[in-house]
Amino acid sequence: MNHTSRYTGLIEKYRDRLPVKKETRLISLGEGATPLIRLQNIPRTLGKQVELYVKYEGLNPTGSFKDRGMTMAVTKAVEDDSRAIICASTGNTSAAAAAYAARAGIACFVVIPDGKIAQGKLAQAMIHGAVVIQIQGNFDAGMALVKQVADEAPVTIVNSINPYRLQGQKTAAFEIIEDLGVAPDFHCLPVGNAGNITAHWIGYCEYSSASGKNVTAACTFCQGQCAFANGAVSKSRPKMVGYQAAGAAPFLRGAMVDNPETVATAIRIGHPQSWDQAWKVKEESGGWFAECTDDEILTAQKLLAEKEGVFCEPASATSLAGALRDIKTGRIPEASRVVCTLTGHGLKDPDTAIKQSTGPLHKVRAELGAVKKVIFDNMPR
Ligand code: AN7
Repeated sequence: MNHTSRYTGLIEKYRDRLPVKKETRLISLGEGATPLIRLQNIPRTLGKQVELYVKYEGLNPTGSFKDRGMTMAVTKAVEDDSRAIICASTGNTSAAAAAYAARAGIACFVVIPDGKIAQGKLAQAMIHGAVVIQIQGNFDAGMALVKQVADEAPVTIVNSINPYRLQGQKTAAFEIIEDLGVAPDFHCLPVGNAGNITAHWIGYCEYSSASGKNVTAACTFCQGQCAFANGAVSKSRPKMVGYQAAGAAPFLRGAMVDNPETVATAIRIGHPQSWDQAWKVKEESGGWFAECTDDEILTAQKLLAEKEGVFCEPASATSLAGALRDIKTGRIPEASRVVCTLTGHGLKDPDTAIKQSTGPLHKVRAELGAVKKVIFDNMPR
């Protein structure tokens, strides 16, 4: 990145690696450049030596990793003169689509499952002025409808079957390599449609094949600051590990799941759109798929919030839940460098967070004595 200029989003930063022209109007909200936070307190309690990081994608403009894909998809939709975008969504895609459509000045239609999207995500689609179509069916039914309606109406699909989505999302892998100086040994992600795990693998592969060549010339914009300019960086790629919620785990069943159920509504998906690609990622990277129960997911969410100060939504905690288990059992060996993507912000789903918080709420009179008592009763010893 050119450090003399302001950060203006991932397309500008990685424009040499993305399908944009000089004159393309970029639809951006400053997405990307999210922090890679090294966990300090949780690893100490594991009794295992690992270097464990979370990539906090909840800090994107609409609170999830979808912004990386949406900036690309909407930029291309506008370049192609589309006047409306559409998506099916468990919530985060619709939030991002609504925001980027607003930014672009085009219409947005979102098809969401009845009653099964987190409150914050619904609020986002509504406040950005999307036309919200709530169906009596789940995400998979919505996705099927969106594909059909796009054949009959002038709307651009911005689900991850739109290849520009994965192009934008691959940049998260670039950032991780820039931050660490090398690829991690393991990269753990929650898996729904499997678009994001596929996009990360594209990013890691592009990077590892570029790093041997004269990459400084290939990457002019960053002036030697981005991952591609650093030819000394290792050519290694991580093992990609995909974790699914047990009630919505088609990759563990080896077949589509018709009635997916999980507290992690973002990944309540039984018919993943990137089915073939995700199996290829697993094979090529030497990784695996595993499943986590709702209990494990919520426990990890809370652990992260209480022990590290990082608040992610339940679906996102699936990556950490799985990684912690695989570190404990040794499937992820000691001395590994591990990155878990936290796909969405905890504020997306306040209801679930409040429901599982056991910390007492003290209702007292507005008097010094009453407040003081609570403090002294609860001081750490
Ligand atoms: C927080 O918003 O599919 O495996 O419609 O919101 O790339 O599908 C959301 C997916 C993980 C899974 N974590 O990513 C949608 C939608 C969060 C998510 C995933 C989603 P993919």
